[in-house]
Amino acid sequence: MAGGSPNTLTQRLDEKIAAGLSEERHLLNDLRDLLIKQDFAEQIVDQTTSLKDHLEELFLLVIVGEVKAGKSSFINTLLNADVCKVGAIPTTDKIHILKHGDIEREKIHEEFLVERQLPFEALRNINIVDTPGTNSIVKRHGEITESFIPRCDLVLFTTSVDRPFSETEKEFLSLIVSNWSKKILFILTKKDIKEPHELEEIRKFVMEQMKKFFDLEPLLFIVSAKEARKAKQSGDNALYEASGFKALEDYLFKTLSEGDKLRLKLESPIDSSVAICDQVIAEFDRRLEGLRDDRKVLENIRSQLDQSESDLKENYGRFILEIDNVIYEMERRGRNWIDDTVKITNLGILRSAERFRARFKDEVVKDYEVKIDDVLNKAVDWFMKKYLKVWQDTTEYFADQAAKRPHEGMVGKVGAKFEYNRERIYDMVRANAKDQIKNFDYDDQVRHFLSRAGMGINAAFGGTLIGVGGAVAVIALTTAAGFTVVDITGIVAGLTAITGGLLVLPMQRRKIRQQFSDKVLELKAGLTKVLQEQIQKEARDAIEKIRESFGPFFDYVKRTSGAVEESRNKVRQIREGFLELKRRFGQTLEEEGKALAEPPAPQPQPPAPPA
Ligand SMILES: Nc1nc2c(ncn2[C@@H]2O[C@H](COP(=O)(O)OP(=O)(O)O)[C@@H](O)[C@H]2O)c(=O)[nH]1
Ligand SMILES: [Mg+2]
Repeated sequence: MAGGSPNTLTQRLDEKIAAGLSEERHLLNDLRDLLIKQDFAEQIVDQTTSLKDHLEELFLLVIVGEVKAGKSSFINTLLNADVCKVGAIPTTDKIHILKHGDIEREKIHEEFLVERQLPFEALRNINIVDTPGTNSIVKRHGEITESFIPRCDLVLFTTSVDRPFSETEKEFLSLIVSNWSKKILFILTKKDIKEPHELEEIRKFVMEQMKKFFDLEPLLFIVSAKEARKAKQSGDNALYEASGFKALEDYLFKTLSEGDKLRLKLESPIDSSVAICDQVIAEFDRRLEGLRDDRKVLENIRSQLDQSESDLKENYGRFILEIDNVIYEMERRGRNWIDDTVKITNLGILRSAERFRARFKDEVVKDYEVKIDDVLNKAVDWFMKKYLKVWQDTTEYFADQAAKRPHEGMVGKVGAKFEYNRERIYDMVRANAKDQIKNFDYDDQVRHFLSRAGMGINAAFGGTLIGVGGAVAVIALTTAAGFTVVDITGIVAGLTAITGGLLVLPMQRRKIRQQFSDKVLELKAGLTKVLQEQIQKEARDAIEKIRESFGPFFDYVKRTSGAVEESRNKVRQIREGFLELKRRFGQTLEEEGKALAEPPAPQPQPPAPPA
């Protein structure tokens, strides 16, 4: 690639590579769309966008290191010109992207980001980014620097020989190596301030640390930008070599041939993309794990509610049994009473409907109504309390589970938005359930329950009266909250009709008794049926109401689980796509290796005259 060659890679690439890049763009597009849809943090979305936007850029060299590590001086020496401010004050410092341009020009991208076009040959095939320092006190500096990492092709990690490998450097290195698997050149600067034997110790130390923490044996150069600059300006070859710069520039501009740079250029966005996919898949795994817990909560609530519904339905049986007993008892009393009372010796009573009715009421009906009313009230009370308890237990369980959810800060940056949305669902459902419990109006609930019971009985018995032949049994629904009265005394009408002027034969007495008994038992069966039906419905409706209140949570878990799983598969596919592309690029580069391995472009051949 001779100097003056076109400025972007695509123009220089053959069709295969162009097609590969286009495919890479598509994959990145898909990935980006998915990240947006799945509520990923802006940062990772932006990284993906930026990878796509910069696919065709030149080889990008990013110089990182702490404040005052000697980055700016290093670049100035590299370009043999005072391009970057040395010893700049970190707060006012900016990130500079140095590109080739025929005339010097400056473009401000944002407060801390400046693009500078410079007419240096060295910049024809490489763009260089100067950063203020990974430990800069301006937060935005760190963010912008980090944002360059995914799209850079080679990281020049600089650290001064007088304080190599600090904690913050280690953290930053970990970001570059572990998160982004970037190729690193390790540059120890200010060689001139240490003795040779000290330098050797420092080299050893750095290599050991890199091996220990990152299992890496990086290429390491020890340089003095200060001396190299002097050498370049004075044409002192020996000093240039002694400064360590010759070795470094030889590597950058000769050893790292155009073919290698192209390989790095093509592979590094793929590696970054795969790294993004890995982060995303890990985040999806985390989400799915959370959703598995949510599903467990959901299943527990469901089965708890199903169980409670059956409990409500089944336990009600014992109250129905009690009502049965009250009625049976009355029926037995009635039969005995008829046996005892409907006798020839009792004609006086039999002939007076009023007296007969009064005695029947006193001796048979007695407090039958009140007893049924009591049982019914007891039953409704039990039902409501149990119902409220189910509400409370379920809500409490849910609130407990919600409290176990990871909170902001514990969740990785990339997934914070998703977690926030989930918290919102939890909060909403919990608040709603608590409200419902708070507003649970016991009296009102009981009143409505009983009124529904009354309506049910009315509907079943066709109004308040049931007529049966001559004898009449009456069910009176006294009040909505009260209960049925069986005015068995209506039987009197039948009796007086039968007995009028006749001797009461035992056969007829048996007939009346049977009629009475049948009537009461029929009444009992009807009542039981209505109550059974009502309770089934009440229990279903009541529990359904609780289920409904957790509905948004159920929906959320169901909807999200499916979507997350699907997205994870999609990202896995995208990841495979990237790897396949890398493989193909490798093949292409190998096939056309000869063409690509042309002699490197002429570079500042030091010692060179000042620019
Ligand atoms: N002795 C010596 N000092 C250097 C060298 N390179 C940079 N410095 C000094 O280190 C300080 C920070 O340099 P600078 O390039 O601004 O570092 P940056 O903050 O990493 O960009 C300045 O005072 C430089 O003069 C070097 O090779 N030798
Ligand atoms: Mg600087």
